[in-house]
Parts: sequence; structure tokens; C-alpha cells
Amino acid sequence: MDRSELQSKPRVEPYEHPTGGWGSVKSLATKSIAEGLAVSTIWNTLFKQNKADGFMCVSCSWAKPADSHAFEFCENGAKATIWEQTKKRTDKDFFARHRVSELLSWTDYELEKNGRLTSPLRYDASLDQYVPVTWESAFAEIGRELQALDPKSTIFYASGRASLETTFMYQLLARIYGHANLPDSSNMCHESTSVGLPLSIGSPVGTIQHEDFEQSDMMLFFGHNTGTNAPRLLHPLQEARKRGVPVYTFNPIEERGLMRFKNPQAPTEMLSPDEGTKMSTDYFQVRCGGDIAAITGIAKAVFALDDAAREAGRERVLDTAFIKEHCHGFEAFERFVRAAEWDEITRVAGLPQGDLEEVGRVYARSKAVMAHYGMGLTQHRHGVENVQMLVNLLLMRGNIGKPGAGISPIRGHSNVQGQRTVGMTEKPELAPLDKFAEFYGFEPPREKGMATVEACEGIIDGSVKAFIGLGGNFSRAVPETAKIEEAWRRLRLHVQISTKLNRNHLLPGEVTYILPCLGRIERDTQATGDQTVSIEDSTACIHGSKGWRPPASPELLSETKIVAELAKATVAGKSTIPWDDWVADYSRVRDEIERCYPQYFKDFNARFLQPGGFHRDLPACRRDWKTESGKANFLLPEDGFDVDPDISVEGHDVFKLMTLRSNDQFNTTVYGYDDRLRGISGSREILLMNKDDMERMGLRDQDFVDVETHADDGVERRVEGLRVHSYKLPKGNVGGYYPELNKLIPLWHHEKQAHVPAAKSVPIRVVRAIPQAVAAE
Ligand SMILES: Nc1nc2c(c(=O)[nH]1)N[C@H]1C(S)=C(S)[C@@H](COP(=O)(O)OP(=O)(O)OC[C@H]3O[C@@H](n4cnc5c(=O)[nH]c(N)nc54)[C@H](O)[C@@H]3O)O[C@H]1N2
Ligand SMILES: Nc1nc2c(c(=O)[nH]1)N[C@H]1C(S)=C(S)[C@@H](COP(=O)(O)OP(=O)(O)OC[C@H]3O[C@@H](n4cnc5c(=O)[nH]c(N)nc54)[C@H](O)[C@@H]3O)O[C@H]1N2
Ligand SMILES: [Mo]
Repeated sequence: MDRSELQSKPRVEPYEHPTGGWGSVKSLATKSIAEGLAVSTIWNTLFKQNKADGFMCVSCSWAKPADSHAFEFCENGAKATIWEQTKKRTDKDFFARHRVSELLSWTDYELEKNGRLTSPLRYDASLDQYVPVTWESAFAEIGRELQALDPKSTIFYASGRASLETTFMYQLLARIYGHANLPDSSNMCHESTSVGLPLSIGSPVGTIQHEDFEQSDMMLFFGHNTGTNAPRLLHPLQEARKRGVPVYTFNPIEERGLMRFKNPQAPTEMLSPDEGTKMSTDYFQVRCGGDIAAITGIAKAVFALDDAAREAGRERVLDTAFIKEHCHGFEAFERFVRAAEWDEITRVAGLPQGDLEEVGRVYARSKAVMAHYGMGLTQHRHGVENVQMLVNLLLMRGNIGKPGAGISPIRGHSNVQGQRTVGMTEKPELAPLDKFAEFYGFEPPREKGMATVEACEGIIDGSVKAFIGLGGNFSRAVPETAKIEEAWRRLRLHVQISTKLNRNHLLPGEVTYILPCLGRIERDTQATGDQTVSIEDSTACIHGSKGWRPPASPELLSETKIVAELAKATVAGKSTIPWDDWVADYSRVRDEIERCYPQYFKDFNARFLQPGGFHRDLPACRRDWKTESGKANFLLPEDGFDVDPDISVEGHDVFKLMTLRSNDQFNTTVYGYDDRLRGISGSREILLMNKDDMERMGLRDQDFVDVETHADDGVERRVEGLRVHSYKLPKGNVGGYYPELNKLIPLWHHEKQAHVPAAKSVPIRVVRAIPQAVAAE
């Protein structure tokens, strides 16, 4: 492997070009060549991406429209495809050449860059190496190990990529075996949505569909880096902008995708010299954690306009009929907003009153408003309240349950939402346990299982003895890296079902396996022929996905097959499930999903391959509110809106750290060191800081800093040698990259109700600075 592409001194220069455009095309061409792929192969593959008869992109979960473009993909979706389809292999020879302790010094980039895993492997402690084994021996030993353990001491994790079919089987396996310890990547991601929205509107998922874009007349974006993380959303957004739809964005960082965009698939746009479409009417650099304040300000402006309308005898601004018929808790909300002082709002939000009033004015005259959001809202201690406050704003004018309007959580992994739909949940009330018992002849555990934070606690305190990962890179994605990595080695059993090597694999327990699987783009042939799987996108549409590329290695098994073999080895005879028959024909699994979830999956097999998929019924979209009050609830933040008063006080030396994704990564998968859209390249070991803060601290660009978490729990969490660089950020906020900075996040620093790690507001201090001139000596 070529380890020469190591990180260098970072370069930070303003990126003035639109998102998309030629930069996108150039970036893709470079990646294809680097992965040894012929241009024709990659174009043929991309042509099938997100099509009714093709495969669903392995990158983000954004909607896949029925009237797909010839090339329904984006730069980053294509990168994910190229990354999975690489010609490089991490094979037996590789593991014979490298000890695990040596690989621990490799970066995330270097590990995955080495290519696809090719055969099942078992860690041999005497050699400190992974050695090839047969599938039979792997399944037999894992089965024996699991049988010897208390099921309650084991964790079955899923990263949100595996299909509905695989996930349904996987969660059944866990429950038959005897636990519901089923953390999902969603626990680190949109769980604030999954907890917040049911209380507000009685649905755990968003209420918009792709078609709504055409009818929307205003859009809000909060805390989502769309140009990098769901770039295909820029297409309908661009169309809306061309129709003159106002779009307002709230984000501490000026992310290029929501500023300017040129569609790389539209030849006329590409050839025109202009700057692309202006994507946000106005872009507000809200302070990190200041969203509740900002939304309160907008709502306050709306109340003022409503007062004025009432006085003048004009039509009300509030949708009073909707509020009366459909809502609960409005009066308390009104009191909260009216009592909020503008001084406080503007201080916490870091935005002038006039800006928030401007958004309020446009909101008050718009008829169909969509509110999109991402990790900038969910990964906070008050993530649930962030989400609920945005819903409150929508409810003021009846913007839920009508065309063109709605709440739009932009999910992460391509099937993360679907995994929750088909039972990947630790909460007993969210799975149809009675049906599982009746249909499959076993008694599922009824108590709550462990989600991600509890799983981490159990790993650290030694009560968790085994971890199975259906994809993902758990130890790298979670907070508290140092303790987790140390504790991981005390696990009795560690099994990862994976496509590529990552750092989690390098933390062996006593018995450790890597089980390599097919990727979604690859042909999956079983006893009855080639199989199709299904996924659910961010807008609750279910789509079929058919792999067609040849498998990366003849030894790979499908995820479905691996789960079935694990089940046969572990819980044989403990249920009536015919695992082999299900694997032979995945449509039988879909029939079972339909049987367990008839309200969502009616005629599943008949409908899932139709263009655009099928939308599962969501009562909230029909204004049927499945909440305790039977209404849509206005819910209030319990601590008001100054939610992190101890951090980022002007002049104070504690900063609020946002851990960010670059444009050259997919979660812990690092494709390279070019965060093009932010103008940062060469290194990921960087700390972005406001210019005035740097001056105040006597720091200059490229100086080295050591940072520590500001917490009084007696644990030292420290990252050394970051290069500091001035960046256009609100004062008191700093930015750096995930997962490198996860070691700074205390495990207890999480959302209050949903337990999502508060990765966007980590209190840190600069504890040492070395001027770059001195470091160079
Ligand atoms: N190419 C690519 N695509 C991806 C992924 C990827 O890593 N790479 N990951 C996938 C996954 S799993 C997910 S969950 C999504 C993640 O997609 P996003 O939700 O966009 O997540 P982040 O990249 O973490 O960025 C969050 C944004 O929130 C902003 N932000 C931070 N703090 C605040 C705040 O307090 N308020 C506001 N208003 N904004 C704030 C940051 O500046 C940043 O622009 O993308 C998915 N798609
Ligand atoms: N500080 C900080 N921490 C964060 C976040 C943050 O913004 N800041 N974001 C959080 C979020 S939103 C998420 S979703 C999590 C992500 O956490 P995870 O989902 O656990 O992590 P990924 O990086 O997506 O997992 C990458 C690995 O998945 C495996 N893989 C890839 N494709 C497949 C496949 O088709 N099948 C199988 N079986 N394996 C496959 C590969 O081996 C690859 O190395 O991280 C969270 N952690
Ligand atoms: Mo995510």
C-alpha cells in the first residue's frame, strides 16, 4: 500500500466557486483513477444509481424521485460508489504482512484506502495478526461463544446501511437469542428527531415528500451541510430557487452548497461563466447552540405581525383555525415567546433582531413552508428541543400536513430510517413483539435494551462481553475514544460484518472475527437466483435495490446470508423461522415484513420496484396526530433558550467545538484530505477559529495548539498538535473534524432525552500553543 499520501500542512483558502460545477467533475475523475477503475465501468455503474431497476446509492438517504434524471447521483454519492467498487483488495497477503499493532498507527484514510476485504478472518493473538478461516469454522465458533454468554451482556449494533431484509432478520436473531440491545447509528444521529417528533406530531419521521418541493413557497435550513451530505437535494432546491422561492439558512459556518450551486449534470449551466444559482436568499451565521433563540425570535416577529393584522382588522397571520382544531399547548408557547427579550434572543443567537424579523415577515406571508435540518440541531444536549421548536414554528401557520409544507429531518445513512422501521430498536414499544412471538414461535424479551450510550457504558465498565457489528465503525464513531479503545480489548467476543478495514477491527477482544460481506452494488445470487433488497429513504419512501457488479471476492457472503448463518449457529431450534428459505428468496422476508408491519408495507413485493418506490403511510401527513393529546403539541424548551450558558461567554477561554464532516469523507470513512467546499486541504488535524478569538489568544494561522475538554469529572481528554486557522465562524465557536476529535467528547455529554452525543457543542480549552515558527526549529 502506498502510505505516501500522508497529511501535510493544511491549506486554508476561501473557496469562491459554486458547489457542483467543474470542481465536482474533476474530483470524481481523480477518485476513479486512484481506485483503478475504468471510466466506462464507473459511468455504467453510476447510470444505474438510484433508478427503479438499479441500485440505491450507498451514501446518503435523500429521496430518490420517480422521474429520475439520467444520472441521478451527486459527487459524493459517486465517490461512495467508487470507494466501494475499488479494484484494491485488503486480502490474506495484506494481513500476513501487517500486524494489528502496526496497523493501529495508520489513519482512517490509509486503512480503508487499502481496498475491499476478501475473506473471513480470525485474530490470532500469538501472531498479532488476522488469519484466514473458513466460514463454517467462523460461524460455529461465534455460535458457541454466544451460547456460552448471557445474551443480556451482548450488543448487536447496526450502522444504517444494511437492507430492510437483513435488518429485519438481524433484530429477530437478537430477540430470539434473548436481548434487545440493538443500538443503531441513528443513536448518534437523528435519534433527537425520533424522540422529539413523536411527542410533537406523533410520527418519528419527517412529513415531506419529494413532490412537495414543487409546491413549497418558502424553505428553512437549520444545521445541515447540504452541498456535502445530501447534494442531490440541491437539485429540487435549485429549481425552487429559480422559481423565486425564498430560502433562509441558519448555520454557524457558511457552507458553500447552500450559498451557490451549479448543476454538474446540466451542460448549459456548466458552460456558462456565471456564478451558479444563489441558493439561500439570506444566510445567517447563527451561534452554535443558538437555534432555539433564533426560532424564538422568528416566532416573536410572527406574533408581532399577527398583532398588527388583528389591530388593522386584516386576515390573521396565525393559522388560528388550524391551531384550534389541531394543536395543544399553544397558549404556553405564546407566553414563552412573548416573554422572551430581544436582547437575550440576539445575544444567544448571535443574530440581529432585524434579520430574524425579516425571516418572520417572509414566513408570515408564505403559504407552504418546509423546514429542513441536520446534525446542527440534533447533536446538542437540547437536540430534541431544537427539533420541537422548529415544529412549533411550523405549527403557527399550519405548515404540517399540507402540500409543499412540513418538517424535514435529513437523515444520514441510506437505510438508517428503514432499520428503525423494521425493528432495529432497543425500545420494546416500538417493535411488534406480540406478532414476532405469534408468527415465529419464540418469546421476545420485553424489557428495554441498550442504545449506543448505554452500550458504551457497558463496554467501559466490563458488563458488556460481546459486540457484533452489522457494518459501521462503532468505536471510532462514538465519544470517549480513549476509554472505549482500552475497554474494547476486554471483550470476550468481537465480530464485525464489514466491507473495508477500519480502526474498530484493530481492537481485538479474546475471540475476534471480521466477516466480509457484499456491498449493495454487487450482484447477490442465492438459491433462487439474483436477489433484490430494499431500503427506506429520508422521506419514508421504500425502494428496491438490485446489485449488478461482480462481487469483490468469490468468498464474500451477503449480509442476509451471514445473519442467517449466525442465527443457525446460535439459536437453532429456538424459533420456527426457516432461515435457509428466507435467504434463498428475499421476497419471502419482505412478505414477513409486510405481515409484521401491515400498516406500512401493504403489497410490499408488488410495489417496491416501482419508480420512486412507495411512501409508507404517515398519519401526521394526514393531520392525524398519534400523540397522547391526540393533537399536534407545541412543546417548550425546559431551560429556555440560553442552553449552554457556561460555554462561549465573550472573552472566556472556553470554546464550543463543533465536530464536522469534510467534503471528502463519509462518516469515519475518509476519502482524502480535500475539504474542497470549505477551502481546507492537506490535513484533517486542524482547529478552525474566529479571527478575533485568535487575536485575543495571541494565536496566528498555522500555530500548533493542544486542546482539552472543559469538564470537571477528573478525566483528562486531550488532543495535541492541531493546527489552528482563522475561519469565518461566530466568536466563541471552533470547528474541527470528526472522528479525529471524538476523544474530546465525554460519554455523558449527550442529548438529555435521546442520548445523542452532543458532538456539536463540546466545551474545550486551548491549553498550549506553539507558534509554528518555534515548532519548525
Ligand atoms: N458525503 C457525505 N454524505 C453524508 C455523510 C458524510 O459523512 N459524507 N454522512 C451521512 C450521515 S450518517 C449524516 S447523519 C448526514 C450528516 O449531515 P449533516 O446533518 O449536514 O451533518 P454534519 O456534517 O455533521 O454538519 C452539520 C452542519 O451543522 C452545522 N452546525 C453545527 N452546529 C450548529 C448549530 O448549533 N446550529 C446550526 N444551525 N448549525 C450547526 C455545521 O456547521 C454543519 O454545516 O450526512 C449523511 N451524508
Ligand atoms: N464527533 C462526532 N461523532 C459522530 C458524528 C459527528 O457528527 N461528530 N456523527 C455520528 C453519526 S451521524 C453517525 S451516523 C455515526 C456513524 O457511525 P457508523 O455508521 O458506525 O460509521 P461509518 O463510518 O458509517 O462506518 C464505516 C464502515 O462501515 C463498513 N461498511 C461500509 N459499507 C458497508 C456495507 O455495505 N455493509 C457492511 N456490513 N459494512 C459496510 C466499512 O467497513 C466502513 O469502514 O457517527 C456518529 N459520530
Ligand atoms: Mo448519521
